[in-house]
Amino acid sequence: MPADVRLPHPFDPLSKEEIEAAIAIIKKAHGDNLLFNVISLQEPRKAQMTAWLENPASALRPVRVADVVVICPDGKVCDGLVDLQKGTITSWEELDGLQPIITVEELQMAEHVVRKDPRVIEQCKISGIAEEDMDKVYCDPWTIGYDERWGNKTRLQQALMYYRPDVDDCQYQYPLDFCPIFDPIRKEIIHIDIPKVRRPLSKVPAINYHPAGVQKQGGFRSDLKPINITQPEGVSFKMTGREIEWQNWKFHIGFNYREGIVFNNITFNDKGTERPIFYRLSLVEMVVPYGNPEHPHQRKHALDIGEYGAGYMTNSLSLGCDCKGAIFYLDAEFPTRAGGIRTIKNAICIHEEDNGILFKHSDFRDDSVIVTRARKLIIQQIFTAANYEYAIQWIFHQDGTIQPDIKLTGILNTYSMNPDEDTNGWGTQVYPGVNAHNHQHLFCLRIDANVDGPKNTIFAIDAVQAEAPVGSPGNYYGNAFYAQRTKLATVGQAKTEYSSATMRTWDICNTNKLHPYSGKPSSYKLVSREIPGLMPKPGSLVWKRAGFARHAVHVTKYRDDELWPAGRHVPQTSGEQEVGLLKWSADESESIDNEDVVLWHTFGLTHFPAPEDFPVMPAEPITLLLRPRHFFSNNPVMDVPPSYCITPSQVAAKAQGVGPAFDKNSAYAKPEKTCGSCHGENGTNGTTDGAH
Ligand SMILES: *[C@@H]1O[C@H](CO)[C@@H](O)[C@H](O)[C@H]1NC(C)=O
Ligand SMILES: *[C@@H]1O[C@H](CO)[C@@H](O)[C@H](O)[C@H]1NC(C)=O
Ligand SMILES: *[C@@H]1O[C@H](CO)[C@@H](O)[C@H](O)[C@H]1NC(C)=O
Ligand SMILES: [Cu+2]
Repeated sequence: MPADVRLPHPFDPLSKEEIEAAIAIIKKAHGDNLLFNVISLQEPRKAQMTAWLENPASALRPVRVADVVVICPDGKVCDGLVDLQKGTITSWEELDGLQPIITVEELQMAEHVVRKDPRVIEQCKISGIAEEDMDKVYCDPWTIGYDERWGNKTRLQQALMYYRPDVDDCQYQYPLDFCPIFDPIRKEIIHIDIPKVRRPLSKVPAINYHPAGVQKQGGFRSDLKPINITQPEGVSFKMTGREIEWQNWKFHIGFNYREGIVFNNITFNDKGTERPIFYRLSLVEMVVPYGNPEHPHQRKHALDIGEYGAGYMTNSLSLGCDCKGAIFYLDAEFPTRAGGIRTIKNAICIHEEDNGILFKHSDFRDDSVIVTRARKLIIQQIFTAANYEYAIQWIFHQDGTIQPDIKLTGILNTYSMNPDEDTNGWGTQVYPGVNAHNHQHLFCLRIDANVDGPKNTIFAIDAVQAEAPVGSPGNYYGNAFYAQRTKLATVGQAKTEYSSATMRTWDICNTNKLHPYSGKPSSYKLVSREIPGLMPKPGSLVWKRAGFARHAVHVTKYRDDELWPAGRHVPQTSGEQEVGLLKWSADESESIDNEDVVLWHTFGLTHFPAPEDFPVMPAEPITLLLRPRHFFSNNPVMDVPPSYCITPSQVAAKAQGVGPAFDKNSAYAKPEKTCGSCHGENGTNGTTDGAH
């Protein structure tokens, strides 16, 4: 249908034109001086979308709807929906006691106001900063978390203060000890939290990671030779709009202000059959609770995705060398507060990488061998949450595995400390005068399962010893063990924790489809091994606000719009009301056995800072796997051409195998026996010191 070509895919993010259309409709109805907080795709209702995906020619095409949040000049917040086809507002609701996501523009205002505020200037003086140096004072505005003194009626930020002696210095080595509270609607500082123990500005020389800073510390190393990656025939994936096809995978790549990358309708072509695996997959929330009990550090527990947005904070990947190879990019479009358009060029990068060995076997008795190399597809975004960077790579493998991989880098959040101060164990002195507090990074992955169809069941799988005692007839030698499968039949049963002792995994199963050999249901296994418990105690503010982090896994029945586990509007929630996942999983008796289910998985790490993390952190990876089990008839990658293969009969016949007999490309490969220079006694034979 050529007429359809111009239409956006129903999963596509709103285009610039659609955002502009929504803004015009809202302005016409509600006036010109609104602040546009969110204008984003309201994703199609699943029942309608599924019908359309199955039959795009005859099923009703889901209409484009804009999900809208605006802030009125008086600070009132409204949620709305705009039908972009009809050009009408279909829902408009004024909110009370809810604060919507904080935009980058709002964050940028705080610094200007802070520098001019006389009470801040006074505090800077007390810290040892002259009034004429106020342009060297910086602040990282954070969401306030929840502060009971102001509650949730006034939109607030807390300004974490720093000093930069030189504009190029890393500010996190000069933290200031006080914390102004900023109201972005009135554009003023409403209060300053001042600690009982004062900590004057550190005068320690700066340590910097920029080239001039590195020169000061001895300069750059010079022994790195270039690595070039070439793809002379181009890439192996195909993009149609925002749908990608690669190595039997096919799926849609969405993007929104909040979660950033969102995958929809992930399918795998299994020898001609398009098999659905996930309806939707994304990171939906995270929380970074800090562990220092002294006021006001309890407020440091950013819910970065709900409070700032992994989309809103995403980097333009054209600026750096974030990806290597032949790269395909997708942009992101967002509204500005005033109702314009902000384009983030190259918000997503897509590329392939070699991935080592896919499989190999050599037979010790006859020198036959097969070795096949793997390729991976990486879909990446990187977002900056003030001091931290999160590089989110979604890695697709040829064998049907999906590997969400997160690299944590950027800079530690820091606080000032006096020369002989005791950190009390709540932090580490990573540089003189710099206290980096203990914290966690907990991410919530939302898996809208669709393994061979929407009706799925979750099982917890644990490696356990046989019950029968040693010496008993059933386990005479005591060595028996097996995979215990526990069906998580209700929402209550599915609230589960990790156990490394039993190597616990969670299997997303289609119990209606059993494997012909194993007799086990077709499934995808969630393999995740970095699942720390939530450190803030039950009853604490973080425990209440970030309810999703109370368990490693929650499972709920699918319902439209149940996307964000800490609630739709996250800043300044008190945690007193059960919102998001806490609400959706409140009825613990609800059956999730053979239903359309969503699995929510919280994973991450607990970070005790160390000097190696300073002044910029070498990237620390966290990875997890979604692996097909009992899904394919057998190894699904035997048809990937091997790098080299020779069978026993070919070895016996001294025939050639398939592929290069051995590495002829590397300058360091051992030369063939027949070559002239092999007999050299000068030490060049097979050594690696002669780089040609
Ligand atoms: C997903 O896409 C495939 C085509 O790739 C289609 O056959 C299938 O019906 C789609 N629908 C769902 C709900 O996954
Ligand atoms: C490798 O890449 C560098 C940098 O892009 C380029 O200057 C050089 O010519 C390349 N070398 C080869 C052998 O392609
Ligand atoms: C807003 O604050 C009030 C107390 O002032 C509290 O009762 C309510 O639960 C808060 N709302 C949310 C969504 O947390
Ligand atoms: Cu950290």
